[in-house]
Amino acid sequence: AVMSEDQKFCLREVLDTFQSCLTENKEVRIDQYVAGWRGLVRFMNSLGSVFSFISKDAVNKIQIMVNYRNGENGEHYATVQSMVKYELDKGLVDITKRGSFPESGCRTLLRLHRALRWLELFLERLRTSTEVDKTSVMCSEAYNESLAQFHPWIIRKAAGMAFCALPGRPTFFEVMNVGTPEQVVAMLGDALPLISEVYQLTQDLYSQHNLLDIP
Ligand code: 1Q0
Repeated sequence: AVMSEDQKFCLREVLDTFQSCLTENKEVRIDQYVAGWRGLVRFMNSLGSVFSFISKDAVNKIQIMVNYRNGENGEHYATVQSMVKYELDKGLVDITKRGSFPESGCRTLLRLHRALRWLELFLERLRTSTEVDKTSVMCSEAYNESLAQFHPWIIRKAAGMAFCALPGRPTFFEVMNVGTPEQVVAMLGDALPLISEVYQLTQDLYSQHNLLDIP
């Protein structure tokens, strides 16, 4: 599909959205977090329909979070911190086994949070890669170190097949629409520490409340 210039994907803008998640007191804003994922999904869709089973799930989870935010208790979903407090205080999370709350905010965000670790590992590999490195290999290594442990065999298999359809590094860098490879590398170097921080703050919060294994 042909996109007009102003709609064109730019990875820098997407990563800026993740950076703008952080509040002054180190809370993670859900609106920006979700907007960051939306941008990534847009990027993934531009890579081809092989990825649509992945983007479908991501879109579904994004929508769950947006619905909470737009719902009558929306103000409690302003940050990950306020959401965790609210849902735990009200008993709205199935922490150890599936029950009445299969789509709690805490559970849904945990899935995206795990995927954020994949993103961090993948972008770090891209940043330090050279012309000879393959995006499919970088992508599957990052996946195996992160998300794969939470996915059943059949999903791992499907993900592996999708990774093989990734375009090569030059095309990938072009689609990012950031500039020369040097500029991409510099941009990733700026963005990654903040993505890591968003990840780590969420990880610590979930760990403190024993929420890392929500089924
Ligand atoms: C570009 C290649 C994208 C590769 C994305 C890696 C993730 C693979 C995940 C595949 C599994 C998706 C199918 C569904 C899985 C669900 O079962 C699972 C668990 O949820 P639940 O409710 O069943 O317990 N869901 C998840 O684990 C969430 C997965 C979300 C994946 C979100 C990916 C979003 C897109 C990312 C594109 C990023 C490309 C960025 C590259 C930037 C550099 C230019």
